[in-house]
Amino acid sequence: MTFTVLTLFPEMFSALLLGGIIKRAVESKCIAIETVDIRDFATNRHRTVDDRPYGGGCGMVMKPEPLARAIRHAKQKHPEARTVLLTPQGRLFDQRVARRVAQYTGLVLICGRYEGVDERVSLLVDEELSIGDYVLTGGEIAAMVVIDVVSRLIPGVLGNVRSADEESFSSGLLEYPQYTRPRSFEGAQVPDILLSGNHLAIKQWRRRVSLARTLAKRPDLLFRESLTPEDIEFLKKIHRDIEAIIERHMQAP
Ligand code: 4GN
Repeated sequence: MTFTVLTLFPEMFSALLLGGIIKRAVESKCIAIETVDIRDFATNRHRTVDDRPYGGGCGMVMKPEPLARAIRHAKQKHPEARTVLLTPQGRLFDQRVARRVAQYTGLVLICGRYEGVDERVSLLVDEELSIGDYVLTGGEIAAMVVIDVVSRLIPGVLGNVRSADEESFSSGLLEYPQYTRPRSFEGAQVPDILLSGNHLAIKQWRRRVSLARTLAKRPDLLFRESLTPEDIEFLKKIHRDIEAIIERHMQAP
């Protein structure tokens, strides 16, 4: 996978090479991260990339022409790549979108700055993505989020330590809790079951904790997911337990 980032601040992306899994993925050629400085595609003496908004208002708008030339330059080098604009108006970038996007051989990530990007740029992109409902000062951090999330889905990027699809959100549920030594930490114990050596019981316990956690913290996720008959039985048990508690409180307040 090749990520080509169109930005006014290419130096920001060197942060990805400072350490960790993304640095290793670049070194082992599982992924490549290229940057294109949008300012290199400005044509006037001052290399202007912004201008005042039509209709008035404060702040500046990113001019369409340098961005359009930068996009065409990137598409020429990577004709098979999908072009993506990072914007709060985009479709939510979640783990499901990440899995789809990870199938492309190239992604051109377009990072806006100032108070906005000329609307006509959206006509030149394949897709608009948003990493969440908040506004950043530029698209760069959003692009880094996309690079990080997509990269760990590329074969070879994660070691065999832990496969990307045995974890949270691939199952569609929240992660079960993890523990390591010591067995007792500031009075808090590691659950006995994890020391039992009974792998089947551990697997069932983890699934149940994932289900209970998801129900408590992110019930919205349970609407999307495929649950087994055993999952459903466990959730029904929780439901019955809660109803018994409520019943008890109604009788003796
Ligand atoms: C993307 C870009 C948030 C996101 C951004 C997001 C830069 N903020 N939620 N800011 O993914 C004005 C010009 C806002 C570009 C844009």
